[in-house]
Amino acid sequence: MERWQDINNVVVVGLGITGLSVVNHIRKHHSNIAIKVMDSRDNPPGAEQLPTDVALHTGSFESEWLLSADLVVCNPGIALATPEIDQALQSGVRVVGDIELFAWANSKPVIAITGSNGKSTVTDLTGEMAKAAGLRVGVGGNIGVPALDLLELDADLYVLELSSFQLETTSSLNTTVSTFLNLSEDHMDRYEGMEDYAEAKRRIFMHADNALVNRDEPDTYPLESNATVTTFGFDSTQFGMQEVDGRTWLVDSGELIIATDELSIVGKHNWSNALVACGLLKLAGVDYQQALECLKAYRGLSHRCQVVAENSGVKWVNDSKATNVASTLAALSGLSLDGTLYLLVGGVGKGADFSELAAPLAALNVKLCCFGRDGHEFVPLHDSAVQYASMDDILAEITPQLQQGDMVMLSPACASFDQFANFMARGDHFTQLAQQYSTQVS
Ligand code: UMA
Ligand code: ADP
Repeated sequence: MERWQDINNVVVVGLGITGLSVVNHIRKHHSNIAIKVMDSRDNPPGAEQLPTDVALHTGSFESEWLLSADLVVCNPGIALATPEIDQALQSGVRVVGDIELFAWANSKPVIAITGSNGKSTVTDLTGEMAKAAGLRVGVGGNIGVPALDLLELDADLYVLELSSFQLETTSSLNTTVSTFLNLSEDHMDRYEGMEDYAEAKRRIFMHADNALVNRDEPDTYPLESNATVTTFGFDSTQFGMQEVDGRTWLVDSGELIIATDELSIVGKHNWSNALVACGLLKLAGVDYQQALECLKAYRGLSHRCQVVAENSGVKWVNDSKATNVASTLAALSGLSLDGTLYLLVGGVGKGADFSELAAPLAALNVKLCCFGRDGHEFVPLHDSAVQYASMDDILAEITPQLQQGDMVMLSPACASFDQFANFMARGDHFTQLAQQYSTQVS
């Protein structure tokens, strides 16, 4: 409450689901505060749901509102370097994000998850396992449910996926355990470089009791923090993996947790995600042993290495969420198949360098099927590469060639906006084609 004492006038920048959650939270808990909302879009999503007494400015950012605000709450999609926001900051106006407001209001334990890839999977799995262990859990953040909306649940535990954008404007979040899963190139349109991007992510440790970090990636360790550091990785120390009688087990300081062949999720990166979920729960004081059946049954989120059709020994895998090189590399590294991999790549490349894919492709029996705006950039990576106009053309052409043991995988290493509304629409289209063409394989 004290934090709000001298705040009479709040300006919310950017609507969307975050802006709406901020307005609703302030209205409910601090009803005497005047709220104004601005959005640079002409028709921002959520405008129709705003209370009628909240002033709304659209089409640009209104500097005068910002300069006279007691507090500005900025949507994570808007960079702090935006000239109007920067001007407000330079003038001493306090600028925070929705996660900071969550931190001000929350007194329950929090597990916080960031990283370049795997955030949503780890967040969802950790939440599911905590529920299976008997807790009332709120799961949200960047995964698509604004954190402030979760407070209404009055949960025993909150599991939050946090993007670097959200962390930039967060400075008071107390967490029982925070993890930084991995770091690879992404969002370089918003950061000056990798160090700048990593620094934003490391803010997750500012007030963490425990830090769970990736042994293979020093960038994921906290630099200045009082957190107790525990590590995870592919060797057998701390949270790790160990071979026992020809099977790979997840282990917790030498104790066997579960054999990876008992998991339903596929790929080595998902073994690591499962390990992290166990580690986060343990460090938060939740007995993951009670949730092992849930872990075994967990099939992952849609659009992430998801088997969407199977017939006559051929599998179709939707990994549409692979929107950067590291996620496609992860999908390839976890693969073991008897036949040919038909890999669908392409879309909007975001200026990325795809050359890192050449070595793993060379080690696989692969037919590289390129499509979309920047599909041609993949053609030099493998001799088998063929450029197609669309996913539809690819499936029509390859289906007659498919044989037992083959896999058709969409893991495009690119954004989808050239041909689809978002990665979900792209994955749904692939799924629909997979289900249609899989019936033609015999
Ligand atoms: N925008 C403007 N002007 C504005 C406001 C927004 O141009 O005044 C544009 C920005 O380019 C911005 C975009 O609109 O990037 C998205 O804004 P939005 O209204 O869709 O935002 P929300 O609906 O509030 O969604 C946000 C997160 N979006 C971003 O960080 C871009 C969602 O993460 C998150 O799920 C949601 O809050 C709840 O916490 C999405 C995302 O893409 C999934 N995140 C990035 C990622 O995962 O890579 C970080
Ligand atoms: P995020 O929320 O960080 O985008 P997701 O769980 O949605 O992460 O997965 C995004 C993409 O990254 C998918 O293609 C998925 O297969 C891949 N992926 C998932 N976990 C990992 C991991 N631990 N390391 C690398 N890639 C991963």
